[in-house]
Amino acid sequence: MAKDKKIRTAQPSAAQIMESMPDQETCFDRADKMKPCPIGHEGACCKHCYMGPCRLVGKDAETTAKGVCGATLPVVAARYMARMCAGGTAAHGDHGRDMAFTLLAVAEGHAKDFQVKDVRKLYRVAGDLNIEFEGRQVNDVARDVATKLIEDFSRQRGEVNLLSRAPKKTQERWKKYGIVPRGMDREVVEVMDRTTMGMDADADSILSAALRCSLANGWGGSMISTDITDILFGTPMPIKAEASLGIFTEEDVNIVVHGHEPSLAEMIVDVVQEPEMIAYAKTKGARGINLGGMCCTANEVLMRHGIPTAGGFTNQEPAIMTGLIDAFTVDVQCIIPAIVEVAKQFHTIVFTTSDKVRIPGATHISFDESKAKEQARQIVKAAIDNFPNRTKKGSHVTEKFPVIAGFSHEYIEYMQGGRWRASFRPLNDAIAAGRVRGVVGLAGCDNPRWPSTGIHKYLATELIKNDVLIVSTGCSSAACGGAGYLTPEMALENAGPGLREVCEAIGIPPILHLGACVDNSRILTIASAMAKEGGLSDEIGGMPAVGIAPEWITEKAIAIGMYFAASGVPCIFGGESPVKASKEVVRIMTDVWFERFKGALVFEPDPEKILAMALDYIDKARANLKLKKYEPGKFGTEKVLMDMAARREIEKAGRPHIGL
Ligand code: MSK
Repeated sequence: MAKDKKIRTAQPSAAQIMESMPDQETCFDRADKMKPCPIGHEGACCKHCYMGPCRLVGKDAETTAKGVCGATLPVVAARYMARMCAGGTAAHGDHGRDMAFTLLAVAEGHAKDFQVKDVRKLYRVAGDLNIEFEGRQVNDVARDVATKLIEDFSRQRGEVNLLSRAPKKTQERWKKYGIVPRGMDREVVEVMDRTTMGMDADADSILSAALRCSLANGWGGSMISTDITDILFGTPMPIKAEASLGIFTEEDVNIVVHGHEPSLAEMIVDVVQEPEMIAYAKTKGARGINLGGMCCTANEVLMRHGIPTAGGFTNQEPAIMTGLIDAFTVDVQCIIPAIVEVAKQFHTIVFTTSDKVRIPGATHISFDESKAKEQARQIVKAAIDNFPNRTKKGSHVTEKFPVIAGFSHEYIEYMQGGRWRASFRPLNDAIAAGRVRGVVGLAGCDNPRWPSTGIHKYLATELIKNDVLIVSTGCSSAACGGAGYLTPEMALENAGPGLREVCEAIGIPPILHLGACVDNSRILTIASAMAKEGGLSDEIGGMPAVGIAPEWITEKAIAIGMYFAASGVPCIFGGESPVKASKEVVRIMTDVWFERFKGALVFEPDPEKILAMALDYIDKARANLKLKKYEPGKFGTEKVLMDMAARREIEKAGRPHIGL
């Protein structure tokens, strides 16, 4: 294995670790060995019943090939996309549901270690749900909010509550094309039902059901998760931290929190700061306790507490290969089972903590919100006890980068006018004038089949150079952070002059870290606020805005791409289309969706073409809105109104309340 090893990561610290241990298998080696099935790879395989699996291949397969039941290639490909969307919606939906039940437990006094930290955000959400909050006990409001949001999961008729946040015109499009989602569970079940053998045989109809399901994700499960996480743990505001695999130290007990749901991780953040725990760590010869994050649990604790991030999806195994991880704690989603095998080569204890995620060889602690702190102490103590067991020397790296993370929708609004005049006016004006060419949501996973993290870095560099403001989430944020792109200073050096001027005036970096993958819902909220502000499009569709997931992996990514497409944002995903085999399905997801919703889901493997396509979408949207033509280099000479240093001075004077 060592001789032909291919390491497809653009992150130097991960590459250094893997190169120093060529015999240790990682996802890069497995990606190299596992050639994708060429038929499944392009969506031409149906496994939905036992008359198959059917392969719809051959000359003119689009019009002539049929499965044993008679299903055509477009139907098979559409079913595949729809089921991926249902899988992703289920994942984000269950995440949101868990958060809603935690809020309910807090409100009812069954989760004493948690409390409502952001009362203003609670009131804001209560207002959106038409729940009275004036003069009421916080926990009473929290109970009503949790109860009403929990109803969104099982609602049989009606619509998901938070759809009301979307601009009216966007909502009208959903009504017109019959994709207003009811309850999340209902939409997921319906997609599974529709796509089983002998059901819907119309590709367009199947894909419309998938769009409805995806909206239940974006404006339901994900948005609920984001809102409740803010309510319980605080609405993020910019905070400085560090990124890369170099965050782990030889002297300290190192603990990793990985996954997506931050409830237990929040408790671990508290426990590692307890003087008794630090004193206990010292008795074992450690200097202290060092907590680091991975993937989206990392994003959650990074933007609220400044806990450093070790990186995204492909860094899981390299993190353990440092030999420095005393406990690796995982919750839900994007956890590769292979970490247990790598951990066996070292002294690392892997803790699984959700009953939905069991991995043979891991130590399981069933997370119970009523015992959250006690369980966090159990994990931290086990990590400390494991510190003296470090025997095998891993490959340590020291390079790390500063990052600024935690730009919530509320904070971006606040930065454009302060607490009393918070708005999106300065940004809208800058876009209308052509100082900022447009906005790109750079999101999604890092993929071991490509130069992992490299396409994120390439696009981030080129987009800001072209005066495009980036909002970043999930592992894309980790990719940008691990490359040193999440500081105003470094990124501003590379930004085009118009974007740089606006960022300096408002006091924001050109790449805004918005959070975890569920926090793509923050982009929906921002786009809605920009539409309501006026001066650009009066709906989400038609904005000079694009979503890009250049290294996507998961079903969640497909569900996210679909909810952006349905909401009016063209999305470009990297790699070959997973439904390339069917021209009709490709046409529906690009041309038909664009005509109906002004959004699309397009796949493009060439990073340069992704960039060109994104800029083309943006420029065409500008032309349709009759905005000033974007001219590179035209701006950038005007006076700086308020720079980052000045903004920080204001911050030092007192962190503002930004929930309202
Ligand atoms: S963790 S879904 S690999 S972004 Fe949210 Fe990263 Fe993709 Fe998982």
